[in-house]
Amino acid sequence: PAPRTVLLTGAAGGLGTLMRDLLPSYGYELRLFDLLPIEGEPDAITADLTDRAALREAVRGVDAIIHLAGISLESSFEKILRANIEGTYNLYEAAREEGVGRVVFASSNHAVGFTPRPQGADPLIPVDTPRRPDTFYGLSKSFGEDLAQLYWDKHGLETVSVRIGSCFPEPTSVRMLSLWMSPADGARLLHAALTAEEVGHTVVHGSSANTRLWWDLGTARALGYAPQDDSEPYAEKLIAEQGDLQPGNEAHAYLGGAFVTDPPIWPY
Ligand code: NAI
Ligand code: 15L
Repeated sequence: PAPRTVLLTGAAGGLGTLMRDLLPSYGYELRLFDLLPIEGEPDAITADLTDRAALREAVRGVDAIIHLAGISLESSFEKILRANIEGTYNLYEAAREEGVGRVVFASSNHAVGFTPRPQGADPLIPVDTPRRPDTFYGLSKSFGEDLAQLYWDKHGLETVSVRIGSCFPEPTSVRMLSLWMSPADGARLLHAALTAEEVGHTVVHGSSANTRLWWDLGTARALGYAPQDDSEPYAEKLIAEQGDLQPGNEAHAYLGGAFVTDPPIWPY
């Protein structure tokens, strides 16, 4: 049966806030979890991913989990280790113990950020491209994908790992013209990942149907994802303001953009 009750971790964050808005129209009942309290949501669970007892209670009785919580930018290895590596392990252990059947894991383009971006007539980056993290952050997403594979092979717990490009209300850089996933397409992809049958562990790229796409959406489409948006209407203005991507610029050479040279740092 299609999942109905879904635990949304990272519900206070940017993507979590967008998805709290969009997912209920697909019929989901969301249970919310975050380190930070959420205004107007007294039932949200305010806890850290290091709190195993809180996680165990949070996952109890849900049909599926969308795991967005964690450090979403670069940080020290120690902080990434606790929040993203141990935190994701704690979540999977809780899911296994409580018999939750499926997780949708927010992976990132930064798990493969050192992959050269396609230029000219180069083919799109395939989903089985070798892992090339561009940061400790990207490394933690690579770990999450391997953890998901282990829990499928060993425990039959299914995961769709979504390597999200850039999911924001609008693209704000020339690079994002290639990686952007509109919030509406983000909700479409999460819905597909929650409802597709027999996913085992499937890795998908998360973008809209952008004219300037860099990576292949085949495995996402195979889940039933049919993106409706394209960043192209934003292209002229962004390129006029910022200039086009330059072949000689290192921060323009890889999928991960500036994360390979000068990553944005997590604030706390
Ligand atoms: P965000 O930083 O706005 O939200 C992350 C949330 O996780 C925050 O509300 C934070 O309080 C919570 N959190 C952090 N550490 C925690 C801990 N130890 N325990 C409990 N909660 C904790 O990030 P955003 O943009 O909403 O991203 C959500 C997820 O999607 C993240 O895992 C991020 O890595 C991933 N992602 C997002 C992309 C995007 O374009 N927004 C692109 C690629 C991946
Ligand atoms: C990510 O993984 C980050 O969480 C998000 O804040 C953006 O920086 C995004 O990648 C991106 O590459 O644009």
